[in-house]
Amino acid sequence: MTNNKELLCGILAGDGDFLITSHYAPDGDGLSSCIAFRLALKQLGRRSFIANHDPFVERYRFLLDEDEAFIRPDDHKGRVFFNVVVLDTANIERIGSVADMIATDAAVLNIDHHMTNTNFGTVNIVDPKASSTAQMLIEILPLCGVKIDRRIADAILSGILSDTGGLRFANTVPAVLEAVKRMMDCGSDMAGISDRLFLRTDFDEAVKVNRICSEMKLFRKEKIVMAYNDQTENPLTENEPVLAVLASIAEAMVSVFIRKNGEDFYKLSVRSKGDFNVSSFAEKWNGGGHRNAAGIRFYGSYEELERTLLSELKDLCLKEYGDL
Ligand SMILES: [Mn+2]
Repeated sequence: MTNNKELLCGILAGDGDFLITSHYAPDGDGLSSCIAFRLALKQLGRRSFIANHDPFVERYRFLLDEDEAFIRPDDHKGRVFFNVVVLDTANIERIGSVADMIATDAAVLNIDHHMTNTNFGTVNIVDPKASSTAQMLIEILPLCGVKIDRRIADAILSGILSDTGGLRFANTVPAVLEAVKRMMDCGSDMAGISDRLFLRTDFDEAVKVNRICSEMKLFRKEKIVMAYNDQTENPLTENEPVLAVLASIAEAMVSVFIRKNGEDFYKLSVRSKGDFNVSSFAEKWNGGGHRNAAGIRFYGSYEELERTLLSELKDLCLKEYGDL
């Protein structure tokens, strides 16, 4: 990490405003890391904007210092940045239309913890052992003279809690608990943030989550549990509450949440417990993620989706978990 210090500080010393971004359909780690980085740049007297291909996730609004700091490419056509920070993003294609806001000769700082990161940046700091990109910032930001104050600590802690499922996933190793302690020492309110991230859902959203989960299907032999939602008719704001219910089903080792997002367009979130690598499976379908959590976009009819991708997943699971 220290080898990167000069390169890193060089990028942060560049002229002009910074663009900070993460992958489309941003998750808690992506958004929280962007906010932590923006607050750090602000402390260094630098102006920055956070851009994303998709809308902001309201649950994380409390971390953002100014609503105007979050921008969408469609509202800023023709504007380009020469200093860019890409966080929690395995490959540059995953930033979607934010690519239009990056100058061809921009300096790009790539900070990520995905094992499949393609080192697309001018400077690349990739640590697959980190629980989250947010956790990496605890070491990276002070290299450039940033003091982790309470607001930055809140954002970092939110990213860690988000990617570890509230310190319950297998990536919650002792170093993560040490990182959490450090953020609490910086003034972060662990219980308050956990409450905001995991224990609050709007009434209408809760009703939708319960309806979707009441129709979930269990494939016992394959140990797969599946849920479906038509986002075009009945949009759900967040996927995590449904994914949490699916992941809690004791009979299943793999869970799949399928969303219809347009005509012949489906998004899938796939989660697993244990060694089953959903990231390798997702990569075959041009998706990606981590061993136990991955995403896929499928273009085609639902019948095709069932006949190809889902049937392949069922075959794989039957091999893995089927009774001998
Ligand atoms: Mn992450």
